[in-house]
Amino acid sequence: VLPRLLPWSPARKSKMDYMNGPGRNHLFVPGPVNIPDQVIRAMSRQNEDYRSPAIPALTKTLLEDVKKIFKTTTGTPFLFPTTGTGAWESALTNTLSPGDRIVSFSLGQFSLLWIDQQQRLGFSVDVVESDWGYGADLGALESKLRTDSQHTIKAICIVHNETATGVTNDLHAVRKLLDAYRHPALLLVDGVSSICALDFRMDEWGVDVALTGSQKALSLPTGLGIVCASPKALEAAKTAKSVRVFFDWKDYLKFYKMGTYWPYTPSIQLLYGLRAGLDLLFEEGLDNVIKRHTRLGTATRLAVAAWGLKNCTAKEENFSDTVTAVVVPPYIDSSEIVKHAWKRYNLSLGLGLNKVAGKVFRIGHLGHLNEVRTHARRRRNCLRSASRR
Ligand SMILES: *Cc1c(COP(=O)(O)O)cnc(C)c1O
Ligand SMILES: *[C@@H]1O[C@H](CO)[C@@H](O)[C@H](O)[C@H]1NC(C)=O
Ligand SMILES: *[C@@H]1O[C@H](CO)[C@@H](O)[C@H](O)[C@H]1NC(C)=O
Ligand SMILES: *[C@@H]1O[C@H](CO)[C@@H](O)[C@H](O)[C@H]1NC(C)=O
Ligand SMILES: CC(=O)N[C@H]1CO[C@H](CO)[C@@H](O)[C@@H]1O
Repeated sequence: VLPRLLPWSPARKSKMDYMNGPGRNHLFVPGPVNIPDQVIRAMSRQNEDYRSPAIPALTKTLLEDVKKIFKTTTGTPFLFPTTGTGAWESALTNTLSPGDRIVSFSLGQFSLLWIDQQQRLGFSVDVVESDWGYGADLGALESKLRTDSQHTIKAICIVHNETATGVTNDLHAVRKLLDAYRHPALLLVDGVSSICALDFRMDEWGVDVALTGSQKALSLPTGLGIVCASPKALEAAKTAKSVRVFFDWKDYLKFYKMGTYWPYTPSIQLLYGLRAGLDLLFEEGLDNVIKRHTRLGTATRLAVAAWGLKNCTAKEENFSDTVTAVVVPPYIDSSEIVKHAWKRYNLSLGLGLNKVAGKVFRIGHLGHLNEVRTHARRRRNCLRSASRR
């Protein structure tokens, strides 16, 4: 069947169309990020019967392959039609009971929002504060673990890469502390802006629940919350008393056993998109994807230094390779820079959030992005001379 060609005339173009001239808007916010064309094409399709044999066959490959982005062989993944916020809720309610004590690190807007959710869900949250721009205070965690011989702490909640300040936390160090004190607390990790861009090793670092959202480093449209549970987390789910319905792992596990996979309607288009997105990641190689992010992160920080501006992230060891938060001089409102970039250059940058509103703007460098291609040697020289400056 030939596609029906619609008559086109300039008069049909809406005002909105004129706003989008040729080429792309330049999207450099730390999520949502650019979607690869292959993913967009894979998603452009009709709805399908999700109980037909085709969708469970597709789902099976997705559940197997999604484990690779978490670097786990023992974890069990769940694909929820939700965002990162729903994935947080799924991690908490499936493993904990109301009133349970959680140690949670506050270091930027996203950790703050997660803490707010933890409090509203009725957990007893022991908040460890860091100044914005600094990493999680592991010294404070150590003293809490040392004095908790009764094991009242049921979980440690930590954001791997704080998208608001451009700080990456050392998860391996958290695991080593838990092990050093033989503490059984679950380790729950928000990897929304790190998984698929930064080095992340669920099994090796003993992460009990790891989660991410589709619109960040995975470079898909918004709408999939991916949660991965360790065997210990699945065991905890058997006794956790928090009320949960939509996000209940039990319902998913039941359908996994039947080989039909879905307790309710999945977004077929997003599943095909995820398939295409994972294929692209594996084709490039996860390690190369991570290296690409290291390169882009380093280059962005060097550019910021060359502009004479400050990184919001206070210490080099805490720098994030997926987002750079730039501090502007006190006489400038950073929101004006973001507005100007959008109006003048069709360039989307991230605003400063909450405590750092007006003080910083953010450059996202995660997902389906590249640099201007130069000969490798020229690129090295370029980076070298920039760092001398
Ligand atoms: C974006 C983000 C979230 C929130 O995810 P939503 O998809 O907007 O619900 C959570 N954590 C981090 C680290 C994020 O970057
Ligand atoms: C950029 O946006 C302006 C409107 O804000 C529009 O006039 C212009 O055509 C756009 N250019 C591109 C390349 O999208
Ligand atoms: C990051 O910063 C915190 C303190 O701000 C520190 O405890 C931690 O060890 C730092 N390093 C890494 C690699 O996370
Ligand atoms: C920002 O980061 C770059 C890269 O590590 C560093 O060279 C530079 O000194 C930093 N700038 C400031 C002002 O801290
Ligand atoms: C655990 C982890 O991913 N650490 C990374 C934090 O970010 C710095 C700089 O971006 C990397 O060098 C670390 O490997």
